[in-house]
Amino acid sequence: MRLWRGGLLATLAGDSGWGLVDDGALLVDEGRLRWVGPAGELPPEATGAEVVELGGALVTPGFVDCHTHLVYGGSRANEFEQRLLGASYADIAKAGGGIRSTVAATRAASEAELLAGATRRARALMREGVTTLEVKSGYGLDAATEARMLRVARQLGGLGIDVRTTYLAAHALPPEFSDADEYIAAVCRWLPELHEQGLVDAVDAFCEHIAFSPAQTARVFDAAQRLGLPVKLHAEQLSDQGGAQLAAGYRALSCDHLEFLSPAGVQALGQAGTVAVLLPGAFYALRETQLPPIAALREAGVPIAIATDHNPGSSPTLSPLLMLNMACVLFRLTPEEALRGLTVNGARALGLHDRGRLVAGQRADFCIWDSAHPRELAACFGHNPLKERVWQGSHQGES
Ligand code: DI6
Ligand code: FE
Repeated sequence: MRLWRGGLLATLAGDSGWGLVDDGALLVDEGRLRWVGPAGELPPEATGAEVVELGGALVTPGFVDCHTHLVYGGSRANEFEQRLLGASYADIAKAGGGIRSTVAATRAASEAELLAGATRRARALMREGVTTLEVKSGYGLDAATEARMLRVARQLGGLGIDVRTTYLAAHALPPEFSDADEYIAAVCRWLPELHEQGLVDAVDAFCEHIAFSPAQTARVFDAAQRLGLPVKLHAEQLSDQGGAQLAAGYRALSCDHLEFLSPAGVQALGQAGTVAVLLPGAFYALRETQLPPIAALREAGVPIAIATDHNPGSSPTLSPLLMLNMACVLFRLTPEEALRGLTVNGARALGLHDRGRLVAGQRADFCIWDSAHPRELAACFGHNPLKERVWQGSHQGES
């Protein structure tokens, strides 16, 4: 057993508030939090534990980055330049760039090359406190490359981070298909075997005018449901397609982006208990102006998560800390909502309830920061105060 003591704990224990414990202690046994509380009230079983002094440092739950496209080949910095000259994300996609250009580069990359790139990126996320990471496929768009992406994602688990994989073959229409319905049939056909190989934890789709319709999305969700797999959705990013209502009908774990979410969509998410995942990196990089309906989400009691949405096109960031800041500055989340979004609600967006708070029984995934208060994590940007990342109770000497 190991005892971390003498820190300011932001436990997020209740449904609101930071859950601060001053001069707090965490007792860890076999990768789990056995006890959390004031250092002056240690339980008898703490006697004899190996002690680590926190020296007044801040401790938060480890970050859960619940939406990334971390595995891919190539770069899309050229599109950044095109957008600066006036082209929109949708224009670039329609002209065959965007997702399709990453598909070409990903198909051309070997598994080792994909793993090398994804490993560098995962390490960058870990250096800012990520302990659980979701990774989507969706740049293969054929059975072999989708499988390769998902295998690479699984291998990232060896770095000392939990990885959840999401099948997103319904991301764009690949060049060898001209009929989107035929492609969706293939997407549904490939899924059982990938699932059989243990490569899929959830199923996602891009429901948008430049991607797939609600009816096509429903077919993908039906295929997921037949296998008992939970679903998520890229919904209402560029327009209101009613994707949130559709996803809520499938009890989706999350709907993501949501800038164009309608009042009916908000209600549907609230009733289904679906998490709203907000992605300020994509909003920022695409210079969007339509804000997700934060006040309505709050009012309907929809849990809000935030994530990096790391991808080479619309959100090439590897900084969860910057997402905390952007969630507050751009979306007007409170610093506490933003931190919940990157911890307990991020976990919920992956269907995980054993992490995201510092309470007894949860996994011992936490971050030790050179900060005086958790609000500093959101207030500062371009600066990483992480001192130590603890994953399953072990120090991770990431550098
Ligand atoms: N929305 C996104 O933000 C990512 N996928 C999606 O459907 C972006 C993917 C990309 O541009 O490569
Ligand atoms: Fe995305």
